[in-house]
Amino acid sequence: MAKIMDVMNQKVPALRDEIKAFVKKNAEVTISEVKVRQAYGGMRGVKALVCDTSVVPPDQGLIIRGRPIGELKDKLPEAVFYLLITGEMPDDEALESMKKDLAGRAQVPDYVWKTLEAMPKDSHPMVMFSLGILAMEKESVFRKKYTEGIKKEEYWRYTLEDCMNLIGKLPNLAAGIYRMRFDKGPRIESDSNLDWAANFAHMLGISDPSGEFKNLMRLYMVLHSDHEGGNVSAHTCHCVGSALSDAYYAVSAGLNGLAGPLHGLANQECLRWVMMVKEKFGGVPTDEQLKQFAWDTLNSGQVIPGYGHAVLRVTDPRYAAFHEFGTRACAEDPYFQIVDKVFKVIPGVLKEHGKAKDPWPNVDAASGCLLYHFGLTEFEYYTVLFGVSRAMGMCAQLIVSRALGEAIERPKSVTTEWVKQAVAKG
Ligand code: CMX
Repeated sequence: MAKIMDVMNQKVPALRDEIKAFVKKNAEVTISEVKVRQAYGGMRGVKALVCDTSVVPPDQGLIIRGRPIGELKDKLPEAVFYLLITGEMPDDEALESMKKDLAGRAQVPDYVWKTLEAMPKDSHPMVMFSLGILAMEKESVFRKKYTEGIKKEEYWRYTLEDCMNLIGKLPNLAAGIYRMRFDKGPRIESDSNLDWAANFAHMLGISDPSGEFKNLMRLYMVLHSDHEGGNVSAHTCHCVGSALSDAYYAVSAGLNGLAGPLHGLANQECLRWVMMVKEKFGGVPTDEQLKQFAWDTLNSGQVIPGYGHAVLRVTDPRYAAFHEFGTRACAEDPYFQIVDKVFKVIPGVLKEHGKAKDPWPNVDAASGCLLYHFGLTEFEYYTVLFGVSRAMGMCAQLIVSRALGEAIERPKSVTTEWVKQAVAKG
């Protein structure tokens, strides 16, 4: 871990001192206030968390460490992970060191496979993934060092160590789960000559004569890697980590949030919806047919998966990147054509419906049909792919949080009676 540890060794003390002084000087300055609708409405828009790895301006979408995601779409995930943690792009030497380092940590302990093999055959792949990570907790270097006794200033160091181990192992773990859960035959040995995402694609065992599936995996891993700090998975990871639970506990917890249908599970729901469209109309529907189908979905009280966002108010640039990939790699695919048509029709329907604040597609609207096109057809598995990628963001946020010496989370909750009294007082 020479290079990234060197860089962080240089950066962390200065950063910690800067933030400490800044907070001391401005401790009582108000940066946000909370309205009743926010207290009951998922704290939407309340600025009470700090996350320096990325931001999501509603009118631009994801920006990682100052770089719009569109500029990063051709980078390797290892480079983006390095960027998330350190705040700078790796040079060739740092990237090579990162790739080698992660590859050297890829082995998943045997007891993890035994644990997963003991699970019911129909367990959701996300449960297996989260449990697999939790089962590995005994590998935590942070917990070992903490038990031995370390200074607070050292926490980030062993968190980084845990996170590198975890990220190194996740492709192996996730690919093994895929093969086990969907009866694909024995696990495939990792190939240390391949980059992290290509190796993941290789271990999944999807036939890839053109190499495009590997390209899709690289893109997928970059696009899902982080989305600031307030989304359910990032916030959960941060909250659990703030108790100094190690990265295995914290990332596993975050993934349990990612597994929800309003968050990461939406990608599986999205493809399911597109398939229902194709089945109902025997192919790509007309605009009118699609419009009616969308209204039927809305009138039955369901959401249109892949559309809307808690923060965004424009087409998600990650959707745009996937759409561009699909246009190049599989424009003839009927599922891609439906996704394309959905993009033309659904925003208008959602605007007319008048509920969703954001009628535009999010990242989940296009990813599923691309995976399906290349033969990854088990859509229950899609959130695991999201999780492998998002673990990078969760880990980076955890490392930075430990580097800054952030406190355990403990916001104040109030009763409805208290809110009513506060309202009455004006
Ligand atoms: N279809 C139908 N109704 C929608 C909608 C959609 N795609 N998106 C939002 N709405 C509805 C909400 O359900 C809400 O209705 P109620 O007032 O009856 O509760 C209303 O519009 C207002 O919601 P909002 O403020 O615009 O959106 P939220 O911040 O509450 O929720 C999200 C955001 C993503 C959960 C929501 O847009 C949604 O359910 N989308 C579909 C699922 C999806 O694609 N999730 C993936 C998100 C990406 C990610 O987390 O990574």
